[in-house]
Amino acid sequence: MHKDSRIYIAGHLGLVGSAIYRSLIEQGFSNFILRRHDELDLCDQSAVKLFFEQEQPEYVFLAAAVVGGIHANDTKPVEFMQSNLQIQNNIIDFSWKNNIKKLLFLGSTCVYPRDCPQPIKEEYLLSGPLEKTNEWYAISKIAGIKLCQAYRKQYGFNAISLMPTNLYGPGDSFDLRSSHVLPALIRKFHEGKLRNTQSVEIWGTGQPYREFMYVDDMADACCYLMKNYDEADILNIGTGKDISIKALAELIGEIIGYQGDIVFDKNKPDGTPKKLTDISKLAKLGWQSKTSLSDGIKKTYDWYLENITNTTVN
Ligand code: GFB
Repeated sequence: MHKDSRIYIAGHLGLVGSAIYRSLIEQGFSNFILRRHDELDLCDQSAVKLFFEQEQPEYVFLAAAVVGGIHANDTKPVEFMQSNLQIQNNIIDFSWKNNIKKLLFLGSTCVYPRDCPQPIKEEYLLSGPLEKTNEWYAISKIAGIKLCQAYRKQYGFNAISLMPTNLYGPGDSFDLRSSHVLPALIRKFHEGKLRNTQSVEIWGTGQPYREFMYVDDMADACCYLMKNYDEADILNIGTGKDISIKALAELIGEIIGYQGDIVFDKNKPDGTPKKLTDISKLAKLGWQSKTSLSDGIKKTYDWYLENITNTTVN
């Protein structure tokens, strides 16, 4: 990838896409092709065909997807499955048809079996049943991985697939029904502090473990691997460290300065008990994450205060 290569970031306004865009600008890349959702509907096959024929990108970061937390996944299976299949089928197919040099596809660690051994190695893909709350999303992402591998096998198309762990950071969704846990807890503790509430409610038992990565680290990994990885095999992107949801809640409460209690709503689902990535393949390729969980939470909270609430709490 050269500094003047034509780069298309699909989903450049989303959590991951916007971080990839920031990272590429910082590294001196300048020749971007970007479309907002209202300018290009990625589910519309003929619109995507025309876009690729006209714009002729050289490198494609496929960061556009319908994403969300456990509740959104569990209650909107059609959107999570159908839209993601359409988006990735269109982009991968027209990238190949227009002879792009390389495509980077983003999956998720939810593609792995619910109860697979920990830490999760890439080879565990398709070795057992999926977690029920997000199997729709997981199956769409597995189809994306396989489509990339199929184009590589049949036509020699250079498509790589990365499996990021749970991501968070600036640009995240803080909507309490549809967001992931980390931004939801930032909002809940912030509002609890403002309103001086007695307690903050956490979904589930607090017992599941999750591994969290700051999105700018993920973006850095994407740029690094676009330049340094050309294999069919999927690759985990994680920190190698996980934390229980209870401990995460305590950490966020402490950073925000919330004085009340934490209560657990055990009627809400826990999801996968644990999903810690094995990052040895990534380490061998010479990349590791930089941002600690507490630094990442502080940066995300600062972004939330500046961009979502406009209220600083002293
Ligand atoms: O982040 P999250 O929604 O997604 O939830 P998953 C992680 C854990 O946090 C679950 C608990 O055990 C939730 O029950 N949790 C506690 C909360 N309080 C809250 C809260 O207020 N909001 C939310 N959202 N969770 C998603 C998948 O799984 O992870 C996606 O559904 C994707 O498909 C994504 O793979 C990375 O980690 O369970």
